[in-house]
Amino acid sequence: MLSGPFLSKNWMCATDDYTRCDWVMIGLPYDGTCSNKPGARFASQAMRTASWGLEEYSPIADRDFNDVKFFDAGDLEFSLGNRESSLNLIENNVREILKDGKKSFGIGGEHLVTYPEIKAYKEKYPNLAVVHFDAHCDLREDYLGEKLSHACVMRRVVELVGKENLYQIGIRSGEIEEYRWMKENNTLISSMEKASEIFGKIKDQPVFITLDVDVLDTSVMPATGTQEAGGMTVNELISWLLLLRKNNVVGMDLVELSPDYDASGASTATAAKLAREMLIYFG
Ligand SMILES: [Mn+2]
Repeated sequence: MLSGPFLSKNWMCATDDYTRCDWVMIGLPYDGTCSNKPGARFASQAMRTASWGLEEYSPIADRDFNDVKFFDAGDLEFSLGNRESSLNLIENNVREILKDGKKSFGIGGEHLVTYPEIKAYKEKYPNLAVVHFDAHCDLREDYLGEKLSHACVMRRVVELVGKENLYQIGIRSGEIEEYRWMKENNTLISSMEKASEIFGKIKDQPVFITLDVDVLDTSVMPATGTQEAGGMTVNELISWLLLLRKNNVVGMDLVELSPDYDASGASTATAAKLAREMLIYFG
């Protein structure tokens, strides 16, 4: 018998008991509609490896990661050329997680993975609110003729949850029509004061947080599919996330890390830390 010790194949601090976990982390390595720099399919495995370099204690939350009951389900295996079957696989697996009375934390992959997640969530939580962190509006009606594209994902999500239930943070890039749509429908939250007020009002509503890592500045997060300068620092993003700590967060995802563009490993380490913090704040 080999006596090791061996490094874990799973996320640091993940429980190996699915039946007793509250959250299921599920890798969604799909990047089929990526229009700029492909490679987000490699993010979940890269973050899993990077997690071994993290500490277990979060000084910000004064909470240990071992106190969060989460299970690392590994990565779904997609027929990558087939968008419909890939999206169906995500929807069906998230539906199973919800049926088991658990919450899902999807690790993308490109942002389109959020659409099938929300489809499953909407069935269980008819009054779901979605909080969207991103550099981009993702509100196009279609992109190059495709309605199911990462560039349209929030427009599709709105068709499911209603525009009154979408809250967008950190947006700094989009077409004039998308900006007009945001203004008309009042979905963009531009100050933390406004955010605390709104999040206070939706305390009883179930919330899904979708975090596109390109909401961070390109200097902090260069390894992403569609880089957009002028974004947040990590500490600013954490301050925004903490505003949701008293809300009923029932699901999350973190998308668009593309680790092959990460020469130093700093982007992947940052994404892994953010995933740890999100589970510690909301788990
Ligand atoms: Mn984006």
